[in-house]
Amino acid sequence: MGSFGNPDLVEIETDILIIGGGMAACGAAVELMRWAPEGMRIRLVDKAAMERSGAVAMGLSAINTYLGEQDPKDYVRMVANDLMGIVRDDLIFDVGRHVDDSVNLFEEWGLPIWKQPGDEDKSLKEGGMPVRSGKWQIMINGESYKVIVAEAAKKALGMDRIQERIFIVKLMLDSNKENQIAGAVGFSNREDKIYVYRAKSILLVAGGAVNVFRPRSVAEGMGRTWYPVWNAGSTYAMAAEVGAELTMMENRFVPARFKDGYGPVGAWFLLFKAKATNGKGEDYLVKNKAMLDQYPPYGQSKVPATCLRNHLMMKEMREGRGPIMMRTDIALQTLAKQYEEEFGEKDAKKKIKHLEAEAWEDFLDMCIGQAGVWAGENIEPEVRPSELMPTEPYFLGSHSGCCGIWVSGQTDISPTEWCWGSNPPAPGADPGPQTATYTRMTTVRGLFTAGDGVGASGHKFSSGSHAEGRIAAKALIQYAMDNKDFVPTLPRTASELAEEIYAPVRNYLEHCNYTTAEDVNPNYITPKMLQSRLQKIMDEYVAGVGSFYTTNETLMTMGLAKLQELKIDSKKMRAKDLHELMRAWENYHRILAGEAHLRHMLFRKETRYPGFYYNMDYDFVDEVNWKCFVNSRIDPKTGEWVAFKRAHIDLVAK
Ligand code: SFD
Ligand code: AMP
Repeated sequence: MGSFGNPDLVEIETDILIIGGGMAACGAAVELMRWAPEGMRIRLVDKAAMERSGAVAMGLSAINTYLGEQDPKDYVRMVANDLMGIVRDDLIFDVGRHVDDSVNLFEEWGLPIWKQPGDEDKSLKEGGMPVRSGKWQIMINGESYKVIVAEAAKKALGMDRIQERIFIVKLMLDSNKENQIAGAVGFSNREDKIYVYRAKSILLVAGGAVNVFRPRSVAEGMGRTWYPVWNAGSTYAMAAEVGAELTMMENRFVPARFKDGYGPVGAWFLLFKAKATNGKGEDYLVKNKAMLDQYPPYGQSKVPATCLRNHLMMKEMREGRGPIMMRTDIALQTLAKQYEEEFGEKDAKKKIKHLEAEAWEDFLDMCIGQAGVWAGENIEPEVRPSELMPTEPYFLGSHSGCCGIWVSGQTDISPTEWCWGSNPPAPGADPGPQTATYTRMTTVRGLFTAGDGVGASGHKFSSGSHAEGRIAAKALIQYAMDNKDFVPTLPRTASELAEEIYAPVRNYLEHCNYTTAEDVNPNYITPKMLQSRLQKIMDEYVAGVGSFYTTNETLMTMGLAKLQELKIDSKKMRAKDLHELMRAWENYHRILAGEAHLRHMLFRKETRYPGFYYNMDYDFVDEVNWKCFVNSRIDPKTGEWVAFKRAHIDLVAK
């Protein structure tokens, strides 16, 4: 039996290793088991418990991607417009043509999906019409969304293929074969055990990155953010460390959210048709519309990009015309009036009550903290409006952002330069001839990703991430069958790996008696302190909330130097228990994700996403020179990080 500081070493061999238990992983799990040949070894590891892990942990109140009768090409157009033109049309189209099948499965597994009157008993598959909040979004009773999706994944895989509460720290390349994935190493956050996986292929789906930037919340409230605090940039950091090419890491998502509780706004804008106004009661989207003329063509679309909507809002805040208010009061009163006119006063009463319940349920289903703020501040949304606030930045590839990893496309829809398999492209180069191609494979052979991991392809949301996990799973099976004979060889022994992973524990055990206050010690730094230092650097130098999302090259260059020092000091993090050990490694992942973001921002000499961040040295969109992907790669041998351009191709006429 291992003990703290002296863990047991467990070595496991598998053909396919799934890292993460979120939407993409659950999608992959069900699809893998449909196609896997007899005897193929599959294993899934999640740092948490799958029923409540990842971004959907609290549940959701809408599925934001369901196409229904709509054309996947229009979906591509919408995503491209929202992400200021630079996206992989092929990957988005691919999600668009498959996503509804995942939504149908959710319903089959028991997820209640709102239906139009008269269609309540008809499933989507049977032609039941959903209640759409927006053009692409449908409403659900989604408090148990993740539980339902995880249950199906668990049932498909079987618990003997699943390990929960294992945090993966790093991936490893093969010691004999260049640029070939060979395994991963992690530790249990419940038992004194280190796990070393030898894997022929890996699906890395560990979500996005939260808490890289200083959040607006303070003190105990810091556990509260919009995206989940436990998504710590593991996907981006671990892929980058083994040399996978990243793409669009300069992109970030700064959502406008209900202040302090981080309640999402989609249902309010789209379903309840609420408007947001400045402190003087003016509709800033109308008032500041002319500002969008500077950003054609994206500013001229019927629905301006999310960053541009922020841009118009931020002007009001910067110039002292805050606070921004979501007019829940006007929206609900207007709907109540409509009901009275339509149904008469008596029948309308019941419908209005139902409407008010839906307003609360929107938050109770996916963001309980916001309902807590309303209750705590005595806010009745039908009477009093609520403040909105642009939040701290997040990194994600599945919601309204598109940072992530550069992956192979599908041969039937992608240009040849975006398709590879046995022969991944060198940085900035085309892949050349291939014997087989595998979609969603990164530029490291055998390493796949999906959901938040795939870059340049946002607006997948929960359903699209699940569907993309399934798409990747089919390619993984093909890859595993084509590479049956490969025997992965790890570059280091299990005990060497254990020493590295438990270094924060050693730091603690060796030095904890040096002082009487165990948090104050010249020989180590607590993970919490290190996180504060990272967040301060990112906030002040890399356009966080403190600098109202502005930065410049001088600031970023200084920030980069500070991050290098922080990386050195991160070796001094301590872990006084297994929970802190996880916090320590999460922070390490956050630093790398933050560094990737900063390096990409420095490389891109324009402000592609006004409203998400402003590089004040280049406060404009430059379609001539920068309508391209910015990609980067760490050389795993030297640690050198290079950024470069890749050409953008419009596959769907916009
Ligand atoms: O309201 C390791 N999302 C919404 N999607 C919708 O469809 N509708 C909505 O209503 C959405 N909204 C929303 C959303 C998310 C959140 C937090 C809120 C509101 C409050 C977005 C989706 O949830 C999101 O797109 C998908 O979940 C992304 O899927 P995926 O699989 O890429 O990530 P994940 O589900 O977070 O899972 C990550 C998994 O990795 C594990 N993990 N495991 C081992 N080792 C490590 N080092 C690990 N690091 C992480 C995690 O435990 C998890 O299992 S709204 O705002 O628009
Ligand atoms: P959110 O709650 O902000 O995460 O948004 C949920 C969904 O609604 C996403 O698909 C958004 O792109 C969309 N959305 C949110 N606000 C608006 C808006 N004002 N106009 C159009 N679409 C929006």
